Amino acid sequence: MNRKTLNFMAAGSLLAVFSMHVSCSKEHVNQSTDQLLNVSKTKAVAITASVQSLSDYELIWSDEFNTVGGFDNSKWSYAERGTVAWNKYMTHTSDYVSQDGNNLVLRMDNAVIPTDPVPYHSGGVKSQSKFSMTFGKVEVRAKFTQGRGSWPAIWMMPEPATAYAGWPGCGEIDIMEHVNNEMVVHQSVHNATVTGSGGGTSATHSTSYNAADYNIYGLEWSPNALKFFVNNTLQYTYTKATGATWQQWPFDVPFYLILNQAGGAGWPGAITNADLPFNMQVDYVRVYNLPIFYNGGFETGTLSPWTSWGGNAAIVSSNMRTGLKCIQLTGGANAVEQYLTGLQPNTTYRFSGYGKVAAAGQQVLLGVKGYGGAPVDAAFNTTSYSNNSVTFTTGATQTTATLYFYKAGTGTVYGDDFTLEKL
Ligand SMILES: [Ca+2]
Ligand SMILES: [Ca+2]
Repeated sequence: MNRKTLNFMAAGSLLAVFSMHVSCSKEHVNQSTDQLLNVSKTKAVAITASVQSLSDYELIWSDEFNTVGGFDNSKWSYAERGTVAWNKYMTHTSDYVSQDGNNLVLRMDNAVIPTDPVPYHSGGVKSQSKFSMTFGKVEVRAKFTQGRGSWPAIWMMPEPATAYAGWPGCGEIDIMEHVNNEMVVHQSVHNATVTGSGGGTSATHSTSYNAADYNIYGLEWSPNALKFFVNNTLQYTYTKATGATWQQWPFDVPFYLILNQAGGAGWPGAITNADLPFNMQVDYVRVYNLPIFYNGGFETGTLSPWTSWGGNAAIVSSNMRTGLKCIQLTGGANAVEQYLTGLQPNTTYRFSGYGKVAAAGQQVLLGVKGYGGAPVDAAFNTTSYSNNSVTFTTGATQTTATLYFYKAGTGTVYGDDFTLEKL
């Protein structure tokens, strides 16, 4: 057990006792998941009125915090004061949550407020009941002061709060936590499997950051993994286990965002008043849908998320159409396939790409199956690259399909620059 784990065990994690808060938030328990997700669906439709490449991340929600004064009430509420370590000093005034023209500023100090006689006051906001998401990418650019007793955090909790269970079973995603004068930030997952009785978690990673400047804290949340980033570099991956139950993977329901400056209790311990005030400045929060289609140019150098059927598929560094890599199929009948999720039902897509064969008389097909209709394909049979495509319309309830690049006969073929678009 390392020192940090001991600290966790001794002091409790961000939400070691969050269940007390969750259990008090009954007004949100009946919030409809569909209602919450409609926030992003509505915006996505507006963005995708024309042809849309599905290889890109799609911005669906953001706050640039570029005005002066209060925060945007359509996106955020004050984080409520509670009885647990992170929220016991939350204060609902613009002295502690404001915008300075470039940032959301979350402050903590020991000002004397006669009508609110607690020793410290701090600020935080949450998007609960206003925006939540299931799967996607979150980027938060922020900087914060260090100080003894300080505890800024960027994190996510489920909505409804008790989708699976009380904390920690409900799940918690900590995109960034920092305590005291440490030169590292912490990125963690909580659930019924990794969180111990003292509130610490075995699913956590600490990484260095630029303490003097802004850093970008990122989360990429797919149906199979939670990937944590600092400044666009992957730091930690928490993977859904094969056959996982909610105890290991409660991360398939909507989660909302919380940004807060906390301190003086729990993990960081007591505040050294000479270190006050503490501030976290958040330049922006940006939330994206994940791409639906990946690695169409094979430039990652690995096959994933394509899978090989029949063997004899390889990423090669010759015969590419663009870039430094392409896909090669050799030997007998074989294919590469990419299974798509997240398609919209009753929607038309175009799958296109470039292909060529090593010798005249050979052929390779680009196609789609399992989309709710009969398989469709298009052939390449020239020895230099040509473009071809198929369109397909998903079934009335269909959200998945399988793309393929397939040769039935012998010979060697190449493919590159595959794209998927929504028409
Ligand atoms: Ca900004
Ligand atoms: Ca390529």
